[in-house]
Amino acid sequence: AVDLLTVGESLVSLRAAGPLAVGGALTMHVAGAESNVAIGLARLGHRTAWVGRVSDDELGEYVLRQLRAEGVRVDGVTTDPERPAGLMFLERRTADLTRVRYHRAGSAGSALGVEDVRAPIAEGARVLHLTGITPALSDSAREAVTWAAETASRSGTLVCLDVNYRARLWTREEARAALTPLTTYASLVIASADELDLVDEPGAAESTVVARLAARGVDTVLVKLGADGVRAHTREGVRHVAAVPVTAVDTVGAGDAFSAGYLSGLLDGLDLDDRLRRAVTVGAFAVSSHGDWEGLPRRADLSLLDEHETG
Ligand code: CKP
Ligand code: MG
Repeated sequence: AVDLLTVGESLVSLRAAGPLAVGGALTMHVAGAESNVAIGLARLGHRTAWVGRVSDDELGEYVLRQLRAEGVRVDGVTTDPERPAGLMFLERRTADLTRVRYHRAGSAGSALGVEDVRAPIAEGARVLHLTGITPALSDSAREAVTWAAETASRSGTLVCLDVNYRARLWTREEARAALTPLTTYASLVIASADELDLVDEPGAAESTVVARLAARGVDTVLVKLGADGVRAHTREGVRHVAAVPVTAVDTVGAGDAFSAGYLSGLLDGLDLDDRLRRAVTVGAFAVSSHGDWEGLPRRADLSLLDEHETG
């Protein structure tokens, strides 16, 4: 069994340095929140696997090749004989203002279903990482994620859910209706402050959401505060850890890097403060470099950004 199994859609991302409407060179990358997390953990030496569907062409081959090169296991991946690769165009306007255009409706990845996740879930993993993007892709993808979460949690796998709301995929109401029931299978929920009420009632206060998640069996809620770091709610109380001060050049992928850092600390048996410190450190590497995951640290790199405070 692997340390971390993650399920989702990996996209081919075509990045422009400036406005897309002006044209110019595009660079080709693998994107996808779940595979970003798998790469982040693989860089830190953990055994990881990604499961999803890829197109049966050069683009699907490219996705698999990149993930394999990063040490992520892809042997559970299904190749879809008909559907195309999911694409994403990304234009950067400022360091933290990027605009994304998806071409993923009807893609191979969005056709994910329970059959695609059965074998990998049966093989087991210490942690199953899911995000709120996958259930937005299709009814069958939502079923697959729910089935995976339920089955894994029943067999003692720790289930982590990153809310990851995508306004271009569904409304807040649709997201809330799908994601709230998913949290009953999760031990760990990760969200930015503005995503928290997507696993509770609209406008619910942070303390209310955290209490209701705890009642559903969630033992840790990580509220990401961007440049202000993270607030962690656990059974032992609330902790705040500051972000590592760095110059941000590209914030896409920061959330996934944060998740990877936290989960790495969890797998290593670190205490809460050290897990949070690893999370903000890996996040800092992600925002300091271009690309979702290209700049993520290896273990020896972690100490490069060591001096920052907790409180
Ligand atoms: O929340 P993050 O900025 O870490 O997520 C970025 C990823 O999967 C990116 O790789 C993109 O492809 C996506 O989120 C998405 O589907 O929006
Ligand atoms: Mg995110």
